[in-house]
Amino acid sequence: MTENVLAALRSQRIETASWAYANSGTRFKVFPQEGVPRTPYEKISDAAAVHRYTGVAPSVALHIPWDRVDDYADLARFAAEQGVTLGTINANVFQDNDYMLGSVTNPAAGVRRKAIDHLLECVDVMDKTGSRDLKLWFSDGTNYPGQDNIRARQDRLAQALQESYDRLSPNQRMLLEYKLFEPAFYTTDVPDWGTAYAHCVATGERAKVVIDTGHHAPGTNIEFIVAFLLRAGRLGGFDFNSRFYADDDLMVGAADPFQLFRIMHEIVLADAVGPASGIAYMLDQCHNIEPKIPAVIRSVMNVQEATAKALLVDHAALSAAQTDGDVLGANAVLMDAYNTDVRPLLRDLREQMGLDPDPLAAYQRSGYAEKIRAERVGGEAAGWGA
Ligand code: AFD
Ligand code: MN
Repeated sequence: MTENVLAALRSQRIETASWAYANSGTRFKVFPQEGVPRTPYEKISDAAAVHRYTGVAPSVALHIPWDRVDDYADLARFAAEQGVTLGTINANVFQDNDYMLGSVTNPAAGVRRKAIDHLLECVDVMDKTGSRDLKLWFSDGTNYPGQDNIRARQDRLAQALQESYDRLSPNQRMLLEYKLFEPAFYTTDVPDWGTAYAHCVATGERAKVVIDTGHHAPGTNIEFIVAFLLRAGRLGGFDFNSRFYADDDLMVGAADPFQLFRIMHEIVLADAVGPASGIAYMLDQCHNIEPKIPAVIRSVMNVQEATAKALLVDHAALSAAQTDGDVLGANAVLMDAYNTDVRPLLRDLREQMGLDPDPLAAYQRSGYAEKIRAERVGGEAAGWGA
């Protein structure tokens, strides 16, 4: 059992987000931090530090235009030298002034064309970085009843998805992300998993849904969505983070580790922990008040702990109890795994991988934080571009 668990944990790949290393905040204030990257290259250096100490974060997601460079092949070469690869390409059609009334669903055809052209530019970037996934999140929506035609916006969305999907190569995928609300407050054009799923099915077989764990109404049973999309073959990936109230983008596992365990239990049941599953396990977080690189390391460790606990579930005993209608027995099987302290197991895993058993302490001792604070003086710290 232990060997299988360790093998599955060794196979895990968690992609970190370039923007997690940059300055971020809320609409009220961005508290800048010292040593923050100023360029995509410096973001990649920080992502490489996370991988160096965790061993399971070998790729970094980019966000265009925040991470736009003149030579993506050079950026990819730099990443490789740092020990990481360029991952998912995230489109950004939520910050240009033209997008006030929406991007791909805007009532003005010229704005829609501009937005779709950006999606196509992102695919051009994918061709240069060798990325598999185009990640689409649309802030599009309306703030007032009557503002726009709800069905017409769905038609516009479908057209934009189809045009950008048709631009993809056979080895590339479209990942469509949903979010209940914000920045739109009355309707959001991709508000829930059902809308995303329906558009993915209509668009093509390589269109899949991204579950951002902070994008649901409070109390939503996210593991049900995971199970449904797994069964339908439409789970493209996760944007892991955690929330107490809204899209808080806090460290994954920090608010509700039990929910993260239940999500990973569905993943383990489907034997989908490793990269062969095709599921992209990304962190989509913003570290507004905590040091960024340690927060990302902690987040990776939280995903590992939830996964390790899920891997300890005795599936034979669970299935037998379920078949017998033994409610308490089945629940106890799951809780036994969840209540297991897996930190010794993860320390063993890291030692087997030639890593320090405590990635956070190793990072703190490395002097990397002091180095980047000393070096990254001047220039313009990277941020949200908001
Ligand atoms: C914002 C959105 C969404 C998206 C991310 C990167 O809420 O989660 O995935 O930006 O574009 O957090
Ligand atoms: Mn997200």
